[in-house]
This record gives sequence, structure tokens and C-alpha cells, in this order.
Amino acid sequence: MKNFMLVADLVPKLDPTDYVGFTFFVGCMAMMAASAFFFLSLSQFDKKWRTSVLVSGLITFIAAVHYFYMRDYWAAHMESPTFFRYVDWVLTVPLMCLEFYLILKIAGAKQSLLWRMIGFSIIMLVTGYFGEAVDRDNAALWGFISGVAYFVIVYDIWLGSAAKLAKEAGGDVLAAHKILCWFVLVGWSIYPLGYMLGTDGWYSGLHGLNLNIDVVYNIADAINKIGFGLVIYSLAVKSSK
Ligand SMILES: *C/C=C(C)/C=C/C=C(C)/C=C/C1=C(C)CCCC1(C)C
Repeated sequence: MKNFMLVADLVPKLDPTDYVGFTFFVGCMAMMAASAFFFLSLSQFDKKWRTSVLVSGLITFIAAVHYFYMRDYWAAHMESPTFFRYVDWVLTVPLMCLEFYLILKIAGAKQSLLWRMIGFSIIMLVTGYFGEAVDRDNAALWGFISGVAYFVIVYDIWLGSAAKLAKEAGGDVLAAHKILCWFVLVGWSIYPLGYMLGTDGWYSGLHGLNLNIDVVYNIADAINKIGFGLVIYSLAVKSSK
């Protein structure tokens, strides 16, 4: 009995009415299921597409591991797992940049494109972390710097060098690139909205807006990690015929 009590103490109870905790819970399942889906589909693709689909699976798998931890962290402490949220992003967002590079390699994408995108994504995330966790008094300033880095990435893929390469590649690659561009422009823009929800000085005065920052981030992650991976998956399906 004594041992049983100890185990019960180790596993925090998830209250069924805790909707924030529930989105962490569903996030774990969704990321795990997506990873299994991507990994198990690998053998059906031509060699040159396998790396791209493998990276899709790695993105959701890394997220799944973080979600298992964040789910328990939330249940035990009832506060945002901000640090591990950003650890997850710092690992997965550069992998999403790698996806752009991998599909554009056909048109001769250079590694400098990859490193520039990764560089700006890290600036975006590190400054965001400072605003959310280290220097909350200046959240607006950090958010602004982060937003500038975000727009450089948006520019690169919509109008800059990545866009030119996609046009040269044409066909299915161009179509997939366009959809990924929409993910970054619309799907990624959910994150700054969540950031403004969680830091003062924006619309924190809006009472009755009973939204939680973690719910916003969890929904955005599901869209951007799983949806993004599925675009790569369908490109690989089309191109492996
Ligand atoms: C899988 C995780 C993804 C795709 C995370 C993306 C995160 C962002 C695009 C975050 C952007 C932010 C800003 C543009 C400004 C405010 C601070 C951030 C970090 C929330």
C-alpha cells in the first residue's frame, strides 16, 4: 500500500475539466500517431524523398517527447512549461527550415539558404524566449525583434531566393512550396498571437477572452507540425509514382 501511494504521488492527476491539460494530452497522441505514420510510410518512397519524410517524422517525434513532459509538467504545477516549449521549438523549427531546403535542392538550393533560414529562426525564438521568460518587462521589444526575424523568413520563402528556386523547380515542388509558404505565413502567425496573450501590454485588458496561451500554442503546434509534415508526405507520394 505504501508503495502504491508513492507511485500515485509521482503521477500527477489530470483533472478531466482542465481543458488546457486536455490539449496537452491530445497533443501527445497526435504527435505520436503522426510520427508512426511518417516513419512507417518511408519504404514506399523513392530514395530522394525519404529524407524529407523522415524529417517530418522527426519533427513530430521530438514534439511528442516534449508533449509527454509538458503534459505532466502542467498537471503537476499548473503553469506554462515555457522553457521546454522553447527547447522543442529550437529543435523543430530549424528542421522545418531543412524541409524547405531539401525540397528545393532539386533546383540547386545552396546551403547558405539553409543556414540563413536557421539563423533567423533561432534569433526569432531566442528573442521570443527572452520576452516571455527572462525580461517580461520588455516583452513588446523582444516580441518586435522576434517578429522582424520572422518576417525575414517569410520574405525569403515568398519573394526571396527560396521563391525563385521553387519557380525553377516548377511542378509538384512549386505547388508544395506554395502550401508550405502559407503554413509559415498563416500557421506560424498564431504563435505571436499566443505570445501577446501571455505577456502584458497588448490585449490583456480584454476580459472575458478566456483563452490560455498554452491552448493557443498547442493548437498551432498540431497544425504546423502535423499539417506541414503531411504536405511533404503528399509531395513524396506524387513524386514517387
Ligand atoms: C513547431 C513549432 C513552431 C512552428 C513554432 C513556431 C514559432 C514561432 C513562429 C514563434 C514566433 C514568435 C514571434 C514571431 C514573435 C513573438 C515571439 C514568438 C517566439 C512567439
